[in-house]
Amino acid sequence: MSDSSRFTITAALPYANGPIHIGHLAGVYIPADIFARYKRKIGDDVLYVCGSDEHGVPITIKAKKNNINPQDVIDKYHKMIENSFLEFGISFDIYDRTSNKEHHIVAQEFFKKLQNDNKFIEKTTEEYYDEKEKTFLADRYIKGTCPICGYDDAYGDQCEKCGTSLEPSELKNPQSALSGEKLTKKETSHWYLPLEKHEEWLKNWILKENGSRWKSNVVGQCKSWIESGLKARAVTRDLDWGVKVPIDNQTGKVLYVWFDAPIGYISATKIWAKNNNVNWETYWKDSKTKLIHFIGKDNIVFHCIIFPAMLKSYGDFILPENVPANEFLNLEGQKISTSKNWAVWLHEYLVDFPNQQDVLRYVLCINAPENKDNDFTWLDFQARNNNELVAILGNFINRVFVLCHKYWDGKVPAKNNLEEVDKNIILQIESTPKKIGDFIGDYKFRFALQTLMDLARSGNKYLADTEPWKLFKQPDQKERTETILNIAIQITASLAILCEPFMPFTSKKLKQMLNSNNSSDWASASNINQINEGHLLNSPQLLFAKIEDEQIENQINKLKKS
Ligand code: B3M
Ligand code: ZN
Repeated sequence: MSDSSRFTITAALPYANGPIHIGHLAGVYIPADIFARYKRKIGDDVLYVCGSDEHGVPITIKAKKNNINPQDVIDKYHKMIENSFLEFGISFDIYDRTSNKEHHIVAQEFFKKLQNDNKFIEKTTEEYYDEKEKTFLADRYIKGTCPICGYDDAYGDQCEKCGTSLEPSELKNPQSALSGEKLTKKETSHWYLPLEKHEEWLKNWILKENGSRWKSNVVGQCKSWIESGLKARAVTRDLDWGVKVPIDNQTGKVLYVWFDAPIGYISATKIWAKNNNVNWETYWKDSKTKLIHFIGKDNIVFHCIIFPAMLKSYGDFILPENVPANEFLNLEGQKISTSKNWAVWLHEYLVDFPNQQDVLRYVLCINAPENKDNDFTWLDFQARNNNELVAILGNFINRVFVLCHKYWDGKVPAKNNLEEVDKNIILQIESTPKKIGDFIGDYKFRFALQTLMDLARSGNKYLADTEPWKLFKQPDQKERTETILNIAIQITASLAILCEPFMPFTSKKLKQMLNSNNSSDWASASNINQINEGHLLNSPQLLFAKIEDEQIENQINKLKKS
């Protein structure tokens, strides 16, 4: 395909300090997965990478809390997270981990080059020190009050309430998150990325070049960061867990987790490329490749300012084409919280709703926090399943299959003369793939999914308007009935292709039901002769089942107990 594009799609590397929940899926992995699946379907060259983020304070704090080694923490959760992604059909080309030896080498090489090229400044400063634990403290080891919004539980690197990225010195009333001790200060030296030197180009690149294309929440955060003046950021830490600083005689110093983690996208690419015998640089250095970072809003500055400044300092990397960050998903009106166990964990969901991955994928997409924080409620989950997936999509498909089996033993009937009502629905079949594709290309996943459901809704209306079950009983309406069901089958075949990015398990089942191995690229979804007359259909399977009140009450009670 001559006008196909190449995409390097990254999804934020989850910290391997706990399992993943619906907030992760809705914010990052489902939109990225829809995007990747769609781009593959239109023939683009797609690399979709992710992996576990296994360094940084989130890991060491978890280890300390449970009195185990960081290595045990990451081994346990890396496996769990990887498994959840697999079970939910997240179609990464590679899911790596930053404890991988290769990653350490790549991150160290990156640091070394920047250091050799004088892209860092080295500074000795006084940093917070915990006398009791005999350790320097940074990032999440320090807690205090956010200078911007007044939130009491802000971390030394970031306020999770307002999303502002912070330096420990900016926190009011800083305390040690380890010992609760009062903090002292001690001299230490570190390498800094002088962001102030990057301010000019970043400003042009983000606000002028990308300002109108990127999402307004993303541009807004960058703007306020840039306007408050970019400052040098330390890229090393006094810790023993992480990627060792690759300079002699530097004991007890590692790369800052936000320095090594985004490089994880690159090391994952290198491993994937090696396994697949392709050149990794095509995906990171060819100006025709589009780099897209899918993240949550708390990661915006790292992906729009700091990582681009690192890539630019290195030299020949491409910069992100877009960073479609989502807002947060709340749960029953409250912020999702791992420590308070206020979450819906993916591995637990699958126990309570076995084989119903697509229901969750559907609800999290149709209600995604695309432009503002959004709320997941179990009642909405039930309503979306029962009133939309069961009553609209499942019902339409089931009716079509049941009628075809009842009237023609599962053989697709002929398409005869077309009436106005047929021509109208055909127009919709023909235009829907492009509409959905355009929405996905614009990161408007909710609209894309609504457009898919509109086609199923129209399918239902088409049957209700034409009433083939009545026509079939009239001897002179045999041909008319055939035409209606032929068209209904073509709608079903389109739905099978078009639902794949959103609900891959349903798409697979539908294709089995259709018993068709026709090419299923995106464009063929607009073909109204996809399934030939006389083609034998398989029997229908249950696509979606009603969710009962009792199941929902159980989930709400489970949350209340937490
Ligand atoms: N590990 C995820 C988080 O902030 C963080 C992302 C890294 S992406 C390079 O929850
Ligand atoms: Zn704040």
